[in-house]
Amino acid sequence: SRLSALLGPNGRVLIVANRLPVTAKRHPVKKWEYPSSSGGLVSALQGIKDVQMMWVGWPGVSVPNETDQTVITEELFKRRCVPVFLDEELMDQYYSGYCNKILWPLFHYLGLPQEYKINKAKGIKSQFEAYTQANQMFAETVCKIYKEGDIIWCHDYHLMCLPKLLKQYNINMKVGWFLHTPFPSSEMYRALPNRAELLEAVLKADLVGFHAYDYARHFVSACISLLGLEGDLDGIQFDRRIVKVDAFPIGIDAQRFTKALEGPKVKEKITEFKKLFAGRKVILGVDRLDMIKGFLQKLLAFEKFLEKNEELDSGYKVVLLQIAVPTRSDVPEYRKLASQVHELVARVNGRFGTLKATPILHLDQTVDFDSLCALYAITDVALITSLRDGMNLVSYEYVACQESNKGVLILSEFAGAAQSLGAGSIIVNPWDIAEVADAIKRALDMPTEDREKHHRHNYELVSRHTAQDWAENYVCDLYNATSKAPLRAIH
Ligand code: ADQ
Repeated sequence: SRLSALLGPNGRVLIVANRLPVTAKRHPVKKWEYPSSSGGLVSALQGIKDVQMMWVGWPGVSVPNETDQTVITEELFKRRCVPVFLDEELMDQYYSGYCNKILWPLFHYLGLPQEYKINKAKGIKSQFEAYTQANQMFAETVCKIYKEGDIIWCHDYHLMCLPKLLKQYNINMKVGWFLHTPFPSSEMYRALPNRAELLEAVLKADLVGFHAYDYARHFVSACISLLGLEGDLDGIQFDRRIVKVDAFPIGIDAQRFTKALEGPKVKEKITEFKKLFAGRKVILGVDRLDMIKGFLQKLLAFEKFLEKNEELDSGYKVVLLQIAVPTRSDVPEYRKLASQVHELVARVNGRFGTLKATPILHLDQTVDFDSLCALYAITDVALITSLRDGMNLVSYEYVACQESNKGVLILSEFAGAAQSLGAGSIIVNPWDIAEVADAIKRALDMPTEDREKHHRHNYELVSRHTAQDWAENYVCDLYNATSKAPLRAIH
């Protein structure tokens, strides 16, 4: 590949992310087992082939015992992973605290929490201090395994201080940072108390990447207005260098899905699910249970659709199948969202259900890969109502599995994916409940010819623009970005 040619036989890509692609999990007999972790980042980076990779990240559990730490480190090393052991207290402050209560909502336009929890336990003064401390631990782990010629790719809002910390250690390291969420408008971002420190730390990277040009543009504006720097989308002048900022929209490994659909296990599931939903149209939702995914808006829109089409109901026989993957349940806001969602599901089912069936089938669980593929393949509509979403890979995966069915994708204009799949989808504003309700009707009524046209557009994009391309483009650009570019004027 292009990448292996550039890096040569000894060059490695070190991927640094909050979570490792495998999780260390306690086991009653074996003591520890190592299942793979799920999520968009892991599936995308699995697409990088022919290049030596190492992962650095949290193993998914706190391990106080040093003997256990040694065992886990050895086992993970065989899987090309290096763990960063963060204790429970630090995880609580850094991950559940600063990352998930402050940066995540702010980057998705939900604003900052009304109350900051200033916890002084165990010498940790603030969640931000825990954040920098955790970043420091990631940096130390990277430095321990770093070899000259390695390329370091830092991921996401958890690790904004990392570029700075790594460059302090060795200015010649090639360091890139990529954000998987949106970067909000600078008017939103400026509310963050540590706004300048985080921007300056990120700007130490050789390449700063986002899913969409809008996010890159917002980042550049924040650097101009909050740090007084000069720059544009060609680069930002900082610290006597030009820092490259660019958009690298992620993709999926579409073949992984199309191949799975041909296998006997998925075929069996398809038959099973088709029987289960016989005579009903199925609208599918697959999301982590997160406020950014617009669960309440989706349910209200579906309720409105049922209300408007009550007389048609016996004709339509529609079911909304929502797979809601539990996530971050240690954060109180997420538990609150779960109960609001349950209440709304119960209301709609109570109102529109019959003895034979209820209109919403809501599951608080993940489904295995085979079932997921089968559900993507047999459903008539996918309904994605994210209030903000960096990209949204579920929409890509749905399209990849719809070659025979040609189902319709209803997609929020606030998902990064709307920029690539817009022309082949029904684009909605998820806040406009009536608009989404109408979109559901339009999707269910769409003539075959239009469905085929829409699907063709989306399928070509999804199958051509792969995760492998995304990773290769990013790492090649990072390789070519020089950290010591001469100072030049930017007009
Ligand atoms: P997420 O917010 O997690 O990702 P998304 O991009 O849709 O959102 O990725 C979710 C992944 O988890 C998909 O690969 C999906 O298949 C998997 N998944 C979801 N539900 C599942 C279930 N029930 N069972 C099994 N697997 C399930 C973040 C950002 C996104 C961005 C990605 C990648 O919020 O905007 O697109 O990172 O950059």
